[in-house]
Parts: sequence; structure tokens; C-alpha cells
Amino acid sequence: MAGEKNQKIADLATATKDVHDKSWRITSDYGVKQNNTDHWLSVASEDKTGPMLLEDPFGREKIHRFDHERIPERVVHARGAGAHGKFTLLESASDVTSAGILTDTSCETPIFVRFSTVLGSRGSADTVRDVRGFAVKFYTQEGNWDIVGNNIPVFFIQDAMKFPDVIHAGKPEPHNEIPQAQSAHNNFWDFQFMHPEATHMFMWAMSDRTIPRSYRMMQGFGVNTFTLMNDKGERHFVKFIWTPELGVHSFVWDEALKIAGQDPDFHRKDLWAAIEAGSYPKWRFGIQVIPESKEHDFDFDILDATKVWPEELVPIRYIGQLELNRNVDEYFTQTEQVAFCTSHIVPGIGFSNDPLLQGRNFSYQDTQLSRLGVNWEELPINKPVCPVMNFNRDGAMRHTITKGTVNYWPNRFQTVPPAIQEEGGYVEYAEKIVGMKARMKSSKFKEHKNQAELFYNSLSAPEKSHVLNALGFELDHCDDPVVYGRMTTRLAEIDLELAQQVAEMVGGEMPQEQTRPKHNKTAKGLSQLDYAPEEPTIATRMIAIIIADGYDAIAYNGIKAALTAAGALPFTISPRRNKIFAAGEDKSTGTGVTADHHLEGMRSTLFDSVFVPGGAQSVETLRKNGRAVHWIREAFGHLKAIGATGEAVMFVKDACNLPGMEFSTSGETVDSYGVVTTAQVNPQSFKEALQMAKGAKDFV
Ligand code: HDE
Repeated sequence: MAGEKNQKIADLATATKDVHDKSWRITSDYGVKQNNTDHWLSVASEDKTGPMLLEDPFGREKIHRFDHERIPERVVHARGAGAHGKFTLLESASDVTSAGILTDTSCETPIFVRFSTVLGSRGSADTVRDVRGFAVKFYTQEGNWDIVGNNIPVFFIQDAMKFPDVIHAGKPEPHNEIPQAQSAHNNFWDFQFMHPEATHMFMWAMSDRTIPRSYRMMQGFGVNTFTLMNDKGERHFVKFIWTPELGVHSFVWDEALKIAGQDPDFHRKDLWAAIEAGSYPKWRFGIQVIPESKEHDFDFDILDATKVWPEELVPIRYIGQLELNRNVDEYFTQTEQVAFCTSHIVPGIGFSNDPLLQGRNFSYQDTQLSRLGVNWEELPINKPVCPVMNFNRDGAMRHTITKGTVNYWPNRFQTVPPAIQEEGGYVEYAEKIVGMKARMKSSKFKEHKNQAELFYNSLSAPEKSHVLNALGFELDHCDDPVVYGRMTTRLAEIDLELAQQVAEMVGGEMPQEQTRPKHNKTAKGLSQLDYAPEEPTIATRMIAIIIADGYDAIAYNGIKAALTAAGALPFTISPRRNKIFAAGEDKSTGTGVTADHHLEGMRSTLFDSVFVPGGAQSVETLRKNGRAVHWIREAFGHLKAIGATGEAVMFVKDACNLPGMEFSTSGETVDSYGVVTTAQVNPQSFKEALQMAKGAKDFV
């Protein structure tokens, strides 16, 4: 791939074969061209089928290879979607780090990102309520650097030793392997109650963050506290943050539930389609930095992964940009075989004593050994773009052939010595540690509720009601009264009203008082509404335009053109996926439009918005079509912007059937519910309603 700017893509090209190259002939794995791959060699004649011969090397090879196609799925984050892209540094952070990738603004670093859900198996649905993984591999000139993050800035536990417990409790229950990819069950909530340290995280997990509209519309967080070292030998604590350019958006729960059945690959497809369409998802890269001298200046321990660093105390400095611009050529060898390690750091970046991070540093390398084998870093997707040389040798599936007579250091030839710092050698920061050997942490690790309240206080009213409904749903799925009954007492430590509402919904103890005094503080950056893009945008939003024969062509073409111009993706939906003709169009001579989908093939849930152009005959047909009415009604129920012109105005009104809603068949009306109706097509108001409806979610 001569001329390829992305060094990792060029590197991968050397390991890539194109199945569409017509010169290929099918061969065995050992290179012999095969003449017949359909029939196993057997003893047979025209009138008698005889036994198959074990002798057939091709038959055996084909079956053997098939039998061993699977590798163990990841023990967590098994379901994922990945893409290639680039990281661009916009502002040097040389005041705090010497890392090339964070100081050299002239270089573009190739990256690979894998998004994932945590609890479900590889084949589970994308839109379940779950934390999302956001793992980034930077192929830097100084080695691979991985930020293995999530879309929520905190975690359930403080100590890595608890990880098997939290995951066992969240995964399907051991006796019957139910439920798949759900936290709504006894064991998950039993764990939450038994671990007060999980309170902050479960509040996030019950918020809209765990039902993102798209991987492209969620934040990413390194969660753990890392460190940065600069040329002067100074050290800072750091947290890493990704913020999406499109803003942070979520489904409403009913949508997420339905899409899990209607399109289990929704997020995977959404990412794939956006990249294929050239609408490259972008994130700003931010760092929060605390000088070493200020480590103890906070009322929480900055090494505790159940805490955020409120922006008011530690502002985010946005210094870079991540862009995803290329889909994988093959899922297995890239998205499945990619392997991340928190322990992958480069000079200028270091660990902290965060007890969750320290355990993760052990776990990731270990899990790759069982998932991919000891030579996993030689796999094309994992191989660094900078030179790799050492005396680690052999093992299953070794690829590199290292010439020479020695395989140890030091050796009599003085060959392959360690690099001194000036040559880029990684030198650990000399940290003085004094302490007792004990199973304990600093006393600040014992406070678990302040930030849970801070998070809840900082949400908008609709977001708060979503938390209530999420808790209501989850605890309703717990059938052990011990489990759902006592959760309300935990909630009463955070917010009495919420606790009482939950108790009312799901049963259990009705708390009578706020059992922990509230601080009533709020912080910015916790509500999703804080991330509305400066320039509102509907780019990449999917809009269903519903028409039938006799539709108003001016309204249809007008809205389609306006949406396309704004970067949105209009789809034509009609009762059949065959040509549909406009009012006045002659079926024998007219071109008609070919619908992208028919009304039964899709559902409103799979689109961000619905638009119905007028046209008497078209609207009459849609009125009589129960599915069409359901589309409108459901889109309305999911708080989506709905647009209508001409005759379709009354159709939308009747379908939504809500008192107090204003409609106009003459002038334009933008109803407070986000329904835009007008006699003439006016795309502007519809676009504005669209920008608002999913971003702000002002209504419940
Ligand atoms: Fe992971 N985690 N984790 N985790 N994690 C894995 O590594 C682990 C934690 C995260 O797309 C595993 O390669 C421990 C926090 C992501 O390939 C495993 C602890 C965060 C991914 C593992 C944690 C994460 C993983 C399973 C507690 C957010 C998917 C497969 C100390 C910052 C990466 C694998 C991908 C995957 C261990 C906690 C994020 C077993 C022991 C906190 C995004 O090694």
C-alpha cells in the first residue's frame, strides 16, 4: 500500500490478502492447489455411494480448521465493534509530559478503537443497559499505548481483587445462565447492596449513559488515575477523557428494549455505516492534571476509581482529537484479535498506585495469554509500528525469525543492549514508598456516597426521572424481596424522594428519612446536557420519510434535499419496497421513487425522526395502515421530532392523539412536543426540532 499515510494501515497491508483478486485459486493450507473442495474422497461408483476415506488430506484439513475456528470470547466486554483512525495532537502538553504522542503536534498517530458492552456474550444485543467499553490503542513511535476505558468515569469497585465478584454477580446467574446481558437480576443488585463503594457507579449505570444512541455519541474515560512525567522529572496525576463532537445522546429505555430485538447489531451497524458514508466520528481528547504536591488536597482520594475529579476542582484541558475513518477488512483478525493492556504505556506516561489499575495491569496481559497465546503481540493488529527486538523467545505460534547466536542479555557481543533514557528507554519515576504490608487503603477510600449524590443532583429533571424508571425496571426484575427491598434504604442515603418513589414502584421498605445529610452540591460535566455541541447538528441522524402513492413530490423532495444538505440521512419508507408514484405522476411514464424499506420491514425505533409529506391519496392510504399509524405514535412516544405537511398534519395529529397539542394546517406550528406541522414544507423548523428532541430530551 504505497503512499498510505497511516503507518499501521500500511503495516497491516503486508499481512492482508484480497479474496476478490481473480488470480487466486483455492489451495490447501500448505499451498497445494485443490481441484475439488465439495466432495470428500470416497470409494464410490455411479450406482453406489461408498465409505469416505480418512486418507483425504483436504477433507480432513477443512474440517479440522473449522473445528478450531473459535477462540475463547473475552471474559468481559465480549461483544464489540472496532475501527481504525488517527489521533492528532492539537496542543503540546510538554509542560507535564515528555511522551512524544502528547508533545509533538506535527505527528498523526494511527489508532484502533474497540467499543463494547461488558456483560453480554459475543452474540448479545448492542442496546442493552450496560456500561460501554471504549478501548484505544495508539500505535506510537515509542511503542503501543493503550487507554482501556469505559463510557462512565467511575467504577463499581476500588480494588482489583473484587473484579471476579462484581463480574460474576453481573453475568448470567450460575444455576440457569439467566439473564443474558442484563443487570436486572437478583445477583447484580445483591452485589450492589453488599458493596456501598458501588453506589456512585450504579447511579451512573441507571442513568441514560448506559443506553447510548450510538458509540459515536458517548464519552470515553480512562477511569483510572495514571501519571505524566515531564523532562524536568516532575510528576503529575492524570485522568484521560474523550468527548464526542456530536454531543452525548441516549435512547429512551423503551427504544433500547425494542431495538435489542429489532436490530441487535444497531450500534455496530451505526458505526460501520457512518464510517462508510465518510461521516467520520470524532472525539476531543482531554486531560485532567493534578501536580504530585496536591495529591492530598481533596476530600476524596484521587487514586480511588469510584470518584470523579469534578471539573470545578480540576478543569479538563482538551489537547487532541481522535477520528475514526476506516472500517476493518476482517472482523476476527482485527476487532476480535485486538488485545488491550492497561500496562501498555510509553515514556512520559506512568501508573499511579490506584489499586484498581494495579490489578488491571496484571489482568490484561494474563487474559491475552489464554485468549490469544503467548505470541499475541505478533498478531498483525497488535504489532507496534516501531521496531521490536528483545530476547523473549519461542512459544506457540511464534512468527518472527530472529537471527544470531545469542538469546540473552548481557552477552559477549554486547548486542541488543537496553536503551538509555536519551535513546528513549523507559525509566520509572523514582517514587518513595513507606508503609506497612497490609490489606488496606487510605481512610478516604471509605467514603462512598458524596459523589453518588453529586451525580444525581447534577442531572436535569428528565434525566432524574430516567434514573427512577431504570431503578424501577431493574428492581422489578429481581424476585428476591431481600434484594429489592433493601435497595431503597441505600437510596435513602442519596435522595429520600428518589428512594420513596422507588419503594412505591417496586415494593420494599418505605424510607421515612434521609439517612445521610445531603450536601446539595452539583458539578458540571455530569449531565449529558452539558455536552450539546456548540453548533447544533443533525449530521448522520436517520430520518424516515413516510410516503404512499399520491404523495406531495414538492414536500418530499424539499425535505429530502434539506436534510441531505444538513448531513442527515433521509430514508424513504412506504407500504411497499417498490416504486411509489407522486400525485399526478403517470405510472406508465413516471420514474417514481424506490423506497428504502417498507413499513413492516423497519420500525420507527430505528430512526431518529419521522417526516410525513402531504398528498391526499398518500395520507389516506397511510391512515388506513395500522403500521403507519403505529410508526407515528411510537415515534411520538419516544420523544422524536415529527414533521408533517399539508394533509399529513391531521394524520399526525390523530395518530398522536394528545390533548392540548397545537396543530396548523395553514401557518406553521412548532409544538412544544417537537411536532412540526406546516402547510408548506419548511425544513428549517423541522431541523431545529430534530436538533432539540434527541439532544435535550426535555420531555418525559
Ligand atoms: Fe477490564 N478487563 N478489568 N475494565 N476492560 C478486560 O481484558 C479487568 C475495568 C475494559 O475491547 C479483560 O482483553 C479487571 C475498568 C475494556 O478488548 C480483562 C478490572 C475499565 C475492556 C479485564 C477491570 C475496564 C476490558 C477481558 C478490575 C474501564 C475490553 C478481555 C481491576 C476503565 C477491551 C481483555 C477490548 C477487558 C480485567 C476493570 C475496561 C479480564 C481485573 C475499571 C474496555 O483482562
